[in-house]
Amino acid sequence: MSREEVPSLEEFVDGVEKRNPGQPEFIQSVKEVAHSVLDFIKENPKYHEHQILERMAEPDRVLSFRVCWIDDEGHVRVNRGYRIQNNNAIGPYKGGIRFHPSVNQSILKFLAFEQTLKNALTGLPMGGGKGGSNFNPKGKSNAEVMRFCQSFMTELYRHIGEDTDVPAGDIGVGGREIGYMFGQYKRITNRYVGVLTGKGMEYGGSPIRTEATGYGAVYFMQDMLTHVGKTPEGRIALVSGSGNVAQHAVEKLLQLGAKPVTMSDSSGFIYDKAGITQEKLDFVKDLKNNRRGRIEEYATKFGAEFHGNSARPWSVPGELAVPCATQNEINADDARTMLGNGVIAVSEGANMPTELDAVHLFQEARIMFAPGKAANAGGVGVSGLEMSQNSARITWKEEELQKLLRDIMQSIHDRCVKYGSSGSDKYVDYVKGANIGGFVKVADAMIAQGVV
Ligand code: NDP
Ligand code: 2IT
Repeated sequence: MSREEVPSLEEFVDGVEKRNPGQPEFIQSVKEVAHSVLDFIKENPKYHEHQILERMAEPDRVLSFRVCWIDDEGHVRVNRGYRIQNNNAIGPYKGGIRFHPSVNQSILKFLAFEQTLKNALTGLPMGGGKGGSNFNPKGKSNAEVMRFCQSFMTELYRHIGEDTDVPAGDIGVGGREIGYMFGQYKRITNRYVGVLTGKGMEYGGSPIRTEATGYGAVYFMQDMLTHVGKTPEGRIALVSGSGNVAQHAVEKLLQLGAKPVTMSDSSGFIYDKAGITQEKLDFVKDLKNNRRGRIEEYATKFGAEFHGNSARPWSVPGELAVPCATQNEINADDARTMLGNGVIAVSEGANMPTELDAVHLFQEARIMFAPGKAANAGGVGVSGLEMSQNSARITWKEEELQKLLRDIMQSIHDRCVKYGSSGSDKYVDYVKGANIGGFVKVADAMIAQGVV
């Protein structure tokens, strides 16, 4: 057992930086958690004695492998594949797979670390992992995507399993890619098991898994507002992204009577002053999911503004913000602009979309700010339910899953309130609440299982 004092934040971060050179996203995510939990560790020395945070921030395993495939012109292509198995104290490793040219070890380690705490918050028995590749699916044919997925799984299959590690989708990995990877896993192993979640309904998928992340992030927003006696109704909402999470965040905002006015992709954002309606959203779903087109088409079709050059929507006035694209898409300047425009609540659909100094500005302004590990946990929550259904070889009814998702989000909110409230006012530090709330569960399991 460790005999030293609990390190200061600076000492702790210094060690993380030394051990992980050139990994800024990973360091950022660990720093954010350390900022919340080090005081808690001081008050609960057993977590220091067992070096829990130090162990949690060192992945169990980092797998990196070559993925070769042949494009439609017959050229050999080489990408790098990864799986980070961060922590399995409370269940099999679980977390998505990302295909995007920016993917590297730092990004996947941050995502696997975040996933460990997020999965704990769901209340379901899932450890944390993440994987992916620097493969860029944009502009690739279906046949190319299939060959890539098959090659990726030809290595990955030996590291995963329904009781070992259960991947799912993330950026660039949706139903199509999960289908190709599942097919290849089954072919290699001759086993039909729930080794991936986010599957199609015809072959073991769960109702509402597709909707769960975006819906969940807006439920969390609703719960934060309810906590202070407000509702989403009539409030202007800024959404970034136009993929799986963004589409369903917009859908749930509409169902709750809010007025979403923006969506984006990597080229820029659309601002529809009149409001995005369900009909316009259906156009976006077809545009993005079937035709794989650019969000600019929305502006042309519906006469909305388009802001190019990869602009993000944070300059648009609105009270609610649901960032649903990628990490570090809200910086300190954006946060100041949003606060100046009267934003009252931010719910992160994406993972770590807000830079650390922007988070601190939101906290200082005491607005409601829900970090991704709490707000976007509905996706992996329903993935956990898909695992249960696969193990039992049954499919639950959609209404049942809708209710379970709602309950999961509510209980995460309650857990954040429990660990993130101080004093007698209604202010909740959701960052602190989520970090401590997730940490405690994993930490206690690690202590019970000894030094492994
Ligand atoms: P999708 O691939 O469906 O959509 C991603 C969206 O974000 C697209 O609009 C994409 O634009 C945009 N985007 C991605 N990378 C960048 C970038 N570097 N710069 C600007 N825009 C970018 O992914 P998801 O909707 O599944 O994921 C979105 C976020 O939500 C990610 O942070 C992911 O980790 C997180 N998340 C996803 C969950 C899920 O269940 N899918 C669960 C929990 C969190 P373009 O098409 O131009 O690339
Ligand atoms: O970041 C995430 O939580 C996901 N991409 C979903 C993970 C999952 O296993 O469903």
